[in-house]
Amino acid sequence: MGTKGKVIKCKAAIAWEAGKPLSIEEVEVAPPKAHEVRVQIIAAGLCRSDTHVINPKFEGAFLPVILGHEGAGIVESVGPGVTNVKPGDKVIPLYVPHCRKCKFCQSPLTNFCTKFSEHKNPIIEQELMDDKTSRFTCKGKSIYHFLGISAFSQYTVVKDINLAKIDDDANLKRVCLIGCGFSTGYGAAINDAKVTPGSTCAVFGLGGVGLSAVIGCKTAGASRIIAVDINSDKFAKAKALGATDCLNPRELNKPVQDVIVEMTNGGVDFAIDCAGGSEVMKATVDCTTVGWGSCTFVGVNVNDKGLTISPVELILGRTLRGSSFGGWDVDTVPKLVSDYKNGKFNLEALVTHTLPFEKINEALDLLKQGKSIRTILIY
Ligand code: PAD
Ligand code: ZN
Repeated sequence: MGTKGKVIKCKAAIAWEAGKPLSIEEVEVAPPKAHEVRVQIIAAGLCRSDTHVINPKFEGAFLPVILGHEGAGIVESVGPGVTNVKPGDKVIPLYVPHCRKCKFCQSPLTNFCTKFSEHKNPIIEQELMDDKTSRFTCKGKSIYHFLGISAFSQYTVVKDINLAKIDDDANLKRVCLIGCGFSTGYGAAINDAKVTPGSTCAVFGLGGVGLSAVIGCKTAGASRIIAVDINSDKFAKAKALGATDCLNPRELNKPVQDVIVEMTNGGVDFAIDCAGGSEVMKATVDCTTVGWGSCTFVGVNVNDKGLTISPVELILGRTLRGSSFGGWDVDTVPKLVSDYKNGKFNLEALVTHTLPFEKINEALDLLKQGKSIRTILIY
């Protein structure tokens, strides 16, 4: 007996309130409507961005919600009009949609799509499907989607334009990390910063995203990669992945940017902020060289006011840019999955823990305490 066209009852982790643990509940997942796809999630990682929405300081939170945006799964059924995937296909849902129609999708300069963000903050986008309703119900209440994905449910409904179809032999327990953390950091280095061979780089924040940026800098041929974190426990892994130097700002007697400038005879060529917050943003700018220093911002700090910058810092030749999902989209992610299979990069190094989906709160605690890089939840 198939499930197509029927409501599926399954387990999901629901955030009912900010600042509280998630609660594993039975949810009802409605069948997909036009241009929607119901996906069985097989594995998912936990990214720092999942925690922002349930941070009590976060303004504009929409609750209750099913978080999760770093998952991989198998198509269970498709709604009318879906042509890019079929039941049984392996997929990675992406929070960056690709409508192919807007001026951004038609430009090679960006992976942005108007369907991603019509408001100011993409993190509170895609909380409902296009008809402004949710496909999730729990205890009679409608539950919000998150970033168009909601991977912390055994089944979820995603728009067809948010799905990357990947190879049938892809290892979902690893390539789920291509759904966010790995692609974000790696792409920030190679697609957005465009790190060049022989260059000097600094990476701030050595979580799943920052370590992936280190992998990107190394792949691009950087000759020196200075890895910065306030948690020195992250340094062994950063070195194993290619960092040449590691600095802990809390153990230095002057600002970390001053130390980097001294170490590099005037500053690095490329700096990538994978931690977020005004202090790190400032260090990211100040540690780059005048003339051509390139700063790429990835990290997000809830309610932080960001950077105040003097025009002189830019007039002297620096450039600043932000990076969203490392510049990838539904068309380029399948290639990343094959690159992983062909050994071009290592995802194993990012996986510090594996837990059953039901232990998601343990995984969240490990992330908050800085004890994990990525925990893979198995459904
Ligand atoms: P994580 O919490 O695993 O890693 C963050 C790391 O930064 C930790 O190791 C911290 O110790 C370190 N850190 C914190 N403060 C500082 C500081 N002042 N100086 C140096 N290091 C510091 O998070 P993650 O790797 O999952 O995500 C990193 C950030 O990237 C986070 O802000 C997340 O929201 C953002 C993100 N952005 C995108 C995007 O597309 N722009 C995508 C995914 C994640
Ligand atoms: Zn993420």
